[in-house]
Amino acid sequence: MSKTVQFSLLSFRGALSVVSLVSCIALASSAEPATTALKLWYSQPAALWEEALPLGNGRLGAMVYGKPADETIQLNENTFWAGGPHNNINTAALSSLPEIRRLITTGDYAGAEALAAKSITSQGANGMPYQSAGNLHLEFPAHTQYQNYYRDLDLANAVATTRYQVADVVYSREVFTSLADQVVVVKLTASKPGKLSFKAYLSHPSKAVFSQQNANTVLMQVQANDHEGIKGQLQLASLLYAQHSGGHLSQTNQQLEVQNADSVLLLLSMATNFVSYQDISANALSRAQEYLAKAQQQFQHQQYPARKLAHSKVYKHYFDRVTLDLGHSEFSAEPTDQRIRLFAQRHDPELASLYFQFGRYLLISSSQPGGQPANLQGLWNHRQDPPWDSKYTLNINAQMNYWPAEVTQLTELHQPFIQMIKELAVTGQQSAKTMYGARGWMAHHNTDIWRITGGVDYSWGSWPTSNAWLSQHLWQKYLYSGDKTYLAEVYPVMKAAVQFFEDFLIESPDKQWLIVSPSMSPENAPKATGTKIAAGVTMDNQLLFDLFSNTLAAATILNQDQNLLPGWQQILSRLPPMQIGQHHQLQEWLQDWDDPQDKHRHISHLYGLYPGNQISPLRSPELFNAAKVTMEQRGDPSTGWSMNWKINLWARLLDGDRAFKLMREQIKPALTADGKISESGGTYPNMFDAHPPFQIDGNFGFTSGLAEMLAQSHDGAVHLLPALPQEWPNGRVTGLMMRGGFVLDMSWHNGQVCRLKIHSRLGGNLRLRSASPLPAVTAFKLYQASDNSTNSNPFYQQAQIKAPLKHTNKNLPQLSFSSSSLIDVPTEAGKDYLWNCKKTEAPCCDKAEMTQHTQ
Ligand code: FUC
Repeated sequence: MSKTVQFSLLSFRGALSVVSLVSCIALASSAEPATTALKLWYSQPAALWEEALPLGNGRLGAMVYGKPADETIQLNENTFWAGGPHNNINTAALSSLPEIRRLITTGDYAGAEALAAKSITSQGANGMPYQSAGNLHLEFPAHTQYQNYYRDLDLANAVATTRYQVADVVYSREVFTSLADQVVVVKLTASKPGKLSFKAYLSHPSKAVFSQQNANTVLMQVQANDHEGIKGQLQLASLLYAQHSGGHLSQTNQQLEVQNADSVLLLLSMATNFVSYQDISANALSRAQEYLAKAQQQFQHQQYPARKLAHSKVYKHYFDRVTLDLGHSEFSAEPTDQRIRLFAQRHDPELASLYFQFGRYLLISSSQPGGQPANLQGLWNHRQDPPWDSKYTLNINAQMNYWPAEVTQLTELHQPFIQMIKELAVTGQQSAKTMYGARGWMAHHNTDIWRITGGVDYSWGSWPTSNAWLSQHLWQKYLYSGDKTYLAEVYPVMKAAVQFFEDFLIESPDKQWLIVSPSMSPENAPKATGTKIAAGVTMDNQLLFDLFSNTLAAATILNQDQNLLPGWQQILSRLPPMQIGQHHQLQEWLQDWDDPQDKHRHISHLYGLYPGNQISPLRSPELFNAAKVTMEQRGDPSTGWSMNWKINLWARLLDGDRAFKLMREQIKPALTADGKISESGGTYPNMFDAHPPFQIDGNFGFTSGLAEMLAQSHDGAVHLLPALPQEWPNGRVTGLMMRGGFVLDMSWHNGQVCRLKIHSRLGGNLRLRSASPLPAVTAFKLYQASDNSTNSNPFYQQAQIKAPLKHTNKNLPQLSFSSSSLIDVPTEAGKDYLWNCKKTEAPCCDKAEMTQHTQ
């Protein structure tokens, strides 16, 4: 058993040198508190994968356990998946379609679902699993007894550090997945010369072939698995290179052995033969060799600290765009796992801001331009057979990964997802045509690196509306950037999704609405039928409303396809309205089937509230109330991603305290008291979200949810502090991105905005809504506005939804905005607009001084 001595964090200031470390330990109690705001830190090594610390450069992932004697760094390369290019179309769909529809219309849902399961969902492959790339091991047999243990993940620089002491030597390991050099970098040092002796080697859970590449480099080659009849066609090549200073390096049985070195640098290069979903013609080994040669050159040319800085510089280019301060407490200085354990019971606002920034860190680390989008586990997976194959679930999870992308200024990192949508618009033509005889493109509820578009997983898989949800991302990205060149590039994808529904929609038998059939309200089955299969479900109607409205708007902006617009308008006018059911709830299905006791994790019909914007306290107050009733009925505790969706939803319902309650549900330990994986949603010690098991969507949903609590821009104005919980009376955020290209820096004191700076990238009218009056300004003109007047800013135009149908007479209380102020500020592109605090408001002005300027 290792002897670990926990000692105060106070002794660990950021760049403490290992030499001064030991002397600092003695001084710990008198040292000033360290800045822990952007660090996850622990006083013991990881025992479970869910305790290891994630690093990533979009392509390469590493999970650092920080174990002194037998260090494990679990690895990923994000193009290493099972199988090979294919699609999983069920050709029986087309001929069964009329019968499935007939069975639904006649109320034989069980019959319809059974037929759909045979003829729509794949009878072969259900998507390929994402694979682990194995492990890097560092064996230090002499380090079983250690003290003064510390490890951290520094979100400010994207570097993980492990430190401990054996006898009178302090050992330190820094690990990062270089964004600049495309290799995993491990730097090992000791506080005394000649004290580093260890073995380094690679391993993989599948069959791997090892060989010696040269005196200081070993090679591991792995063939990806076959899966469900699809042959594994990807190869992984991994090269581990060691450069030592002092001592001796040898190689036995493809293990690198270092003796008595002063310091050692390890570079690990990994690559596969994957080029695109339809091209696997690259050479994995020569790619890995190229990456390594380039990195070696860089490290020869510059010292290690300069290369570390080069990595952090690329990272910070994204990360530093947003800062958040929700206040501090005495708990900020405690180890992260302890803070997670106790978050729900005490006031630790800095853990909420750390969680927010961790989501941004994870997106930077798992989704880089030109690469694969973040999958169900982002980039990090240690299994050959991960839960849900660690694929892309398109009925909420994959979309949720990108909710924080625009609002927290990580817009370039949205690109891999946008690229995936473009690729699905190609492979999805096959499913549209072959399965449904329709033009355009469509996908069902799942895809993988091969961009499959067939249905998977029995009855879960026959939902055909993911193209509409994905197209929403294409449009929303435009609303933030105003980039018409980009819009022109994605417009054909939106148009082709519209085309699919032009051919696929059918008339509902009674009201002659145009509906999607067969479909389902993702993964939920009403008691009335006991089946998931249904037609005309609320979420589909909302998704189609957005798809058609947004595509119409895009065509108008781009001046394209004017002859098609009347037809699209006609379809829009025939979509079913939203309905308020007998329990005063927003109806989930076309029929009033909702059960007020239903606690299902999916709340698909609230798409219209978030991420959509059809349900508004201003424009549709009855639906807003019905959505609130539905949220109360569904309750709070659920799977990780569901709770984090609810944070966003309560923020849109303008209830900050309830959104914060969900944060308390989320930041609860997902390990049992004896350290086992528990059955409830929450947070693992490494801050990964627990579905359970680990799913990254919840992390991203938390980040977007917190942003929605501080500012919103979907409902005709930039709304300041729409859902601020009492927990955070004072704070500051910089760099939040609002639609129409407004960058927002804001400080608040006692719950009131006391300083505001808006940078206008695109110009145009800035309409601001604030519950409290803003500080006076003289430097520019502003005008009182009213909710009856339209915001002239084109990025704030809203399509008019239909009045809801009501099946209840209950009148619910209406929300009033009468106390909030609404102002219009004409802005010019490139200019800043500042509402400054008064000198007398010291706390606000103090915070404001620290505000960083956003570019
Ligand atoms: C959807 C969800 C599950 C899970 C899976 C990956 O099917 O309903 O809860 O998140 O995706």
